[in-house]
Amino acid sequence: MIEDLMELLHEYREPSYLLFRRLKALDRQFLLWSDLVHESEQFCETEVGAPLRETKMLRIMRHTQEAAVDDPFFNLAIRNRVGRWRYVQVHTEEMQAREIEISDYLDIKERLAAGIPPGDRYVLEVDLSPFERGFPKLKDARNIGRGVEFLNRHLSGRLFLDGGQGQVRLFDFLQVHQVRGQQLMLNGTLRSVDELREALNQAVELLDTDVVDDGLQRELRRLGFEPGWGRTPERIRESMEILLDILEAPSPTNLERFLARIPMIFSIAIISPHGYFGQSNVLGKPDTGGQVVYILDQVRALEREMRESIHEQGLEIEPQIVVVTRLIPEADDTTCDQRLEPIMGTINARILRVPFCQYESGEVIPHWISRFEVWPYLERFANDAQKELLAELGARPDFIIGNYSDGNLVATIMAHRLGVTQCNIAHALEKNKYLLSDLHWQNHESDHHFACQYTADIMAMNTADFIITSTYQEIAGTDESVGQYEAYSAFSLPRLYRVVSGIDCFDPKFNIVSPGADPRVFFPYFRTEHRPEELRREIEDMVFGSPPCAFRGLLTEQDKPLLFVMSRLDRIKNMAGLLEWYAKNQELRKAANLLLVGGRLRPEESNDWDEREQIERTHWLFDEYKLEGDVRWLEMQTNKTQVGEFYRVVADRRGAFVQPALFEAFGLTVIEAMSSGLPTFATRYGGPLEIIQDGVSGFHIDPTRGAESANKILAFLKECEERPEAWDAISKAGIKRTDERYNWSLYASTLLKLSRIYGFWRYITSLERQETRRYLEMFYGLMLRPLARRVLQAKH
Ligand code: UDP
Ligand code: LCN
Repeated sequence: MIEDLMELLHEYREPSYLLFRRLKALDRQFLLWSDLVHESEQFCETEVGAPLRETKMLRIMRHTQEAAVDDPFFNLAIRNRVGRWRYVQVHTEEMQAREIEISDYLDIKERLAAGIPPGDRYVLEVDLSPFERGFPKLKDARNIGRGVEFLNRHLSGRLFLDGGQGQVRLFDFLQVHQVRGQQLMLNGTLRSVDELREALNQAVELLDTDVVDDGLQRELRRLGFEPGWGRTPERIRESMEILLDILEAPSPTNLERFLARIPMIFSIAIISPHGYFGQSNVLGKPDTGGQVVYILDQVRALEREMRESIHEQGLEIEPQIVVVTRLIPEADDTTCDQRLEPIMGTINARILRVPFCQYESGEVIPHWISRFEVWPYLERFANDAQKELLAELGARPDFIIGNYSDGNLVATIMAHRLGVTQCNIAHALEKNKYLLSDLHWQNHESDHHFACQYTADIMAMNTADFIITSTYQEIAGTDESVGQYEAYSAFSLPRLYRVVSGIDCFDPKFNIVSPGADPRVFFPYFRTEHRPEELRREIEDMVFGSPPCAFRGLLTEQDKPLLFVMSRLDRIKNMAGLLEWYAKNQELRKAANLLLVGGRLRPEESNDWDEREQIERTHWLFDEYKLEGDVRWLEMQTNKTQVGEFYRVVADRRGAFVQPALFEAFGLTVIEAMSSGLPTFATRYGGPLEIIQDGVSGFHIDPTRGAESANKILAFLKECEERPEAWDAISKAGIKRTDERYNWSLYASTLLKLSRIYGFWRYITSLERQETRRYLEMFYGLMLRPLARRVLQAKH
């Protein structure tokens, strides 16, 4: 593509010159993809631009994610394909171009954004690529997010090539299995792979029986086998035969089947420090939304799955899951001030809360702290929480899952110390949400502290044994947009450091494992047998009558369909944005009422500045556009059963759900609405782009084009008025889509499979990446720790 550009500049010198002149006239230091595409398309429509119309110029612009304008130079970041970047500098007077290195490109950006003079000053460049030399990487972008398949194929081939060493390591691996003092799989009787093979053959013959009785157990033990191979003789035999096959000729499929049967995971620690982590009265509070819902559903699904697999392995061991979060003494009306809380719907899982303390004095922090300000407390939290966790479990966990930037950092610290497999879940990486927030990090120091967050992210991404994401685009974006993880491949925090190779989306550590929506709460509106009349009336009363919670607006024409939006009340969720589109579109106001659910109604009740701003803006819009009779605004709803019924009541009235976020990492409300049979319009920036097939199982809207989005919703409502089947078709397709793709039992079995496979490879090979960890420890000590301290200083 760069070569094409060079040729074009030469052959179409005049129109190319005029195109760059037009772009320069925008008078901006940084042009984004949308500016470049829009301007070039417009330019090609003009007479002077026409010669470029049939050339590759438009294609090149569509692949250019960003331009740094440094007159007379235009520096372009061209994303040839997903995850593949090149950088080029165009001299817009001489019309020549040359390729530049990523370091040069970032250097130019730093100079432009932060006024750093060029020269030979020393800049810390973070480059993780040298550690990955020789490490297998995916090649085809279509396979991104299917890391485990690739890794298995690649490593199982290599494992048995090195003169039998792989077999020896597999043998060792089977011998180290112990749980709570009980030896599993193999005992010390067997001393070599040959002896193992021989013993397996003898055992298989013994297993031609129906029950595992004491006699059989004694015989198996004498041959060297401990419990863990299976509950029934048939299953034990199958497991042994698979192992014999592997020892004979390993295949990725057999290895995967075998690992799926090995008892490895009995206890899991799930780390999620920020927000209010509880089971009631918390949803919709600041920093408290989908992540909490996700983890609680995840725990229930994992416990079920662990119990089933432990049973099949023939063991009587109670699985343990502990969610480690922050204890908040001033817990508002929640249980976040309690140290331990059993998780409903599980037998043994619990929430363990540990307070944030001042590092040196140990003084407990009493109040809620924004997720952007937790950094100074995390190191101590990791130490304290580790002690409490070990005491709680009586041993180290077998597997640690981190959540969001803060939880992933704590997971990094703990997993490293305990030598345990680490999995990261981002939920939302903030970098894509705030434009150029890396370059302008200093402007965010008073509120967001992105320098800490991005540094922690880079560390945790690189220490994790594997990362799971809810969608493909979370890793690698789309043809047009950069993935959330991809955005960490190269970036700059001027005056701190620049990352030239941070994370590679072709790394096989990435796996897509999508969450679901709790089917007990989010089910189709037509399942009337599961919908108590009383609950339905309660919700109708909240929408149309005088609810027992804070509200504004009283709908005057109650038989119109409802448009429903529900989220935390923060700027990125853009609920006020939707209110404004609605307010300005008279036809839409005539066609439907609007139901907003989220946040509080009184700014003084909120301790979150972002939420306060949104509350004020929402009230202002109500006043300015006289929305009282058309809109009902209810404060956040913390009762999950009621929340489920909201979607269905809106569906009863053949309305629609709208998710207008400026960016949504995944969007649980989207799958909740779709599972309820409620047609859904959701942002095209982020997860919903992948969840919904536009026009089939819902619709995409562009939050940067409010009027257009409002018209799209209006057009649908009008069509449904004329052709009610149109509503039914979208409703049905939404249910089908979520049933097939987003469900918790599939999630749990996949996640546990991954934990075993990555745990195995971590043991067998040097996947542990000792060198990377050592490098990152230094980065932590020299960069993140001082940055975290600065968060506190900024407050005082
Ligand atoms: N939610 C709720 N009450 C509210 C607002 C949100 O119960 O007032 C729930 C909603 O049902 C969903 C979650 O909070 O389960 C929000 O998750 P999502 O992924 O949509 O967004 P997040 O808040 O995580 O950014
Ligand atoms: C955080 C978000 O912002 C949402 O988009 C996700 O759905 C949620 O976490 C659960 O992963």
